[in-house]
This record gives sequence, C-alpha cells and structure tokens, in this order.
Amino acid sequence: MNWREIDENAKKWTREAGERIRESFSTELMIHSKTSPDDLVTNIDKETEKFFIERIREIYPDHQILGEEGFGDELDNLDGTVWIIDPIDGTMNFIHQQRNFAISVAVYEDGVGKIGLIYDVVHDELYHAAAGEGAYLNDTKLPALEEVSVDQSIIALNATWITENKRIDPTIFAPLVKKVRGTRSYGSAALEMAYVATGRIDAYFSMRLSPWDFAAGLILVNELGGKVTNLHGESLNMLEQNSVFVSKPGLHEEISKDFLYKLKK
Ligand code: 2AM
Ligand code: CA
Repeated sequence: MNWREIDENAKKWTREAGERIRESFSTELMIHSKTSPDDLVTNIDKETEKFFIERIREIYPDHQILGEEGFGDELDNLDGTVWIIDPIDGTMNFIHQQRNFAISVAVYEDGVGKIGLIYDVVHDELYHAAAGEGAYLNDTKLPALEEVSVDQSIIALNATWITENKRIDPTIFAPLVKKVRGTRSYGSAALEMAYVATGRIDAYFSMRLSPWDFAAGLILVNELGGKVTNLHGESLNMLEQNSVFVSKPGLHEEISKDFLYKLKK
C-alpha cells in the first residue's frame, strides 16, 4: 500500500473539491431536509461526495467508501482500506453563513485511522494528519496538546444540552458550563475537533454524531495526544452513531470524574 500516494491524492482531491464549493457560492443552492427540518442537504453536498467517489473508484477500485450522502458503499465492517467522507460538515452553516463548514476525509486500514483531513474551505485551511507522522495546519506543524484545568478551559457544546432535551439530563452539563472559562458552539463537528487539535478550544461535546462527522478529527486529535471517546469514556464505533467527547489530555479525565459520573448507561 502506497500511503504517501494515497495521502497526496486525498489532499489534492480535497483542495479541488473545496475550490468547486467556493465557486458554487455564486450559484443558487437546492436545499432539502433529511430526517428532520434541521437536518439539511444541498445539491453541493451530493455533488461533492460524488466528486470524491468517482476519483477514488477510478484509482483505488478495491477501497471501500462510507459517505454521508449514501453514494458510497453500505458497510458492515471496516476490513481493508476504507474512506470515510463528509462532503460538507456543518451544512446548516454552509447554507446560512457560507462559512464555518468543512470537508472531512479520513482513510482507515482495518479499522485503524491512517489519514485525517479537515478542510476549512472558506479560509483555505487544511488540517491534516498521517498517523505517526504528526499533524499540520497547511504547512505548519501543530505542537502536542498540553494539559489544562477545567476552570481555565474553553469548551464547545450546543446549548441544547443544558435545556430540556431527549438525549441527556440537562443537570449534567450545567455545572461544567458554570465552572469553565468560556463556552463556544461552531456547528461543525469536524471544525470543532480541528479547533481542539490547534488548542483554540480545550474540549468538544456532542450527543450524537455519525462516523463521517468525527473520523478525520479523531486521527488529528489522537496524533497530538488528545483524547476522543464517547461520553462514557469508551472508544468510538466507526459504523454507528456515537456520543462524542474530545479533549486535551488531563482535562478529559478531570471532566469525566467530576462531571460525567452522573451519566446513565
Ligand atoms: P452535518 O452538517 O454534516 O450534518 C452540528 O452541530 C454538527 O452535528 C455538524 O457537524 C453536523 O454535521 C452534525 N450532525 C450530525 N447529525 C446531525 C443531524 N441529524 N442534524 C444536524 N446536524 C447533525
Ligand atoms: Ca454533512
């Protein structure tokens, strides 16, 4: 397996896909909702996923592809080489703001993350990591993550999780929100994981993400010594939806012990 070539192709296609998305800003979007009125998809999400799939199929016909919009394969295992793609992560932001969204591309080998790319299309910023070879923002190497205490941290989570909702008891996050230095919510799981990787935020929580939302970010954050688990501290399942808790080292343990112990299984 020529991983250097796969890495180069993944980056080239991601930048090309980003260029096409930037060009699409001058055209009219076709918007549909999927499972709920806030779960959106556009023609650009679909075209971008197809763009990747055509290129991967042509050069790597034996690779499997898991894509959010469903043009790839139906996977029941992670055997062999698997591309996990979210053509636009943060579609609501893409539609409403034309910013704060990203392309997320990951390549796994027998379930192990090898290459993770998160491309902030509007800022032309490519966050990338190859397992064991460091993580970068464009050409700049990112330093390993350092420990931080809860009261000096900025955490990212959606305000939904501290109001009445069907996924988590709101009294679990409220005390954490009170104790931290600040909270943020950007609306793109991939970018929020990239922000943990760069140290702009210290932790990120989501109650339900799909593999394409976190596959690349997991590789990036792990490469820098951060921790990516579900809220119970368990490894993420790459074939199912998961709760997600991404954090700097040390902080992960402190938050788990002092705030998440009340979680029911
Ligand atoms: P998406 O834009 O690719 O759907 C928004 O807080 C974040 O959660 C985004 O990364 C979004 O990814 C993700 N997400 C996962 N499932 C979602 C859903 N059903 N509806 C809206 N956003 C979802
Ligand atoms: Ca998406």
